[in-house]
Amino acid sequence: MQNQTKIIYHEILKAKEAHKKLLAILLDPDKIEVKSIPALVQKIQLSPATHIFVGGSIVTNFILEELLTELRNSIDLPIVLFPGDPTQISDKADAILFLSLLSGRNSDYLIEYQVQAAPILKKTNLEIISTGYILIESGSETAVARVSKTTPLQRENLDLVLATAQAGEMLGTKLIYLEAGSGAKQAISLQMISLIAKNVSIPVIVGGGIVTLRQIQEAHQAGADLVVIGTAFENDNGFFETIKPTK
Ligand code: 1GP
Repeated sequence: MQNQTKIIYHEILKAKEAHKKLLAILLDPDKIEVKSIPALVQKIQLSPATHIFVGGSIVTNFILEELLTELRNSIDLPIVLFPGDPTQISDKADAILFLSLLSGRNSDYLIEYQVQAAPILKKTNLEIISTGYILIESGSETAVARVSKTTPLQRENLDLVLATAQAGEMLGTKLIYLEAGSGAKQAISLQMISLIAKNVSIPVIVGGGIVTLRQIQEAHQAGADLVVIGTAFENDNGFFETIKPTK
C-alpha cells in the first residue's frame, strides 16, 4: 500500500457511502513477540479484516519497526498507526489516526502531543487522518483513562457524547472514534453507536470490549463504519475463523 498515499480516508468514505462495513485488527506491539509475527500475519491474511491498526496506550517494546516491516511485506491491507503518544510514529505505516482525546480535559492529549508530533509527521509520508477520540466509561478503569489521566464520558450521558462528537466534526475531524477502552467490560452500547452515526456525517469507528462475532455485526448494523478488534484477536488468533467475510 505504501505508494498509494493519501487514499485511505477516501476509501473509508467510499465504503461508508456504499454501506460496506470495515473491520480493523488492532495490534499492540507491546503484546507481540517477534517470533510470533509470521503466525500472526498468516491469521490476519485469513481474517476478514480490511485494516490493520498498530499502537497502544504505552509502547515500551521496540519491535514496532520490525512489526510494521513484516506486515508491509506480507499483507496488502492499509496499515494505520493508532498511537498513544508521539513516540509511536513510524514512516513504515501508511497512515496515522491523528487523535485528539475530545472526551477528556487533559490538554496534553487534546493538543500538546499533536504539537510535538506535527514536525515529526511533516517529515513522513504518512496520511494524516484527524480523529476525534471519545472515551466512554465501560465498567472499570481502562489503560486509556489511566494513561491519559482523563475521565471517560458516562454511558448514560448520550447528550454529552453526541455534543462531543458533533464538536469534533465541527472542528474538522475526519473520523469519530467511540472507544470503550482495550479489554473493556462493556462495549459501546448499540444505542450510542446508532445515535452518533445518525447525527454526524463523518465515519464512526467503534472499539473496545468487542469479543464476539455477533457484537461486530451488531455494531456494524447500529451504524459503526469500522469496528476495531484488539484483545479478542490477541487472546485467540483463530478468532475470525468462524466468521463469514463481511467485505
Ligand atoms: C482499543 O478499541 C480498541 O483501543 C480495541 O479494544 O482490545 O477491547 O478489542 P479491544
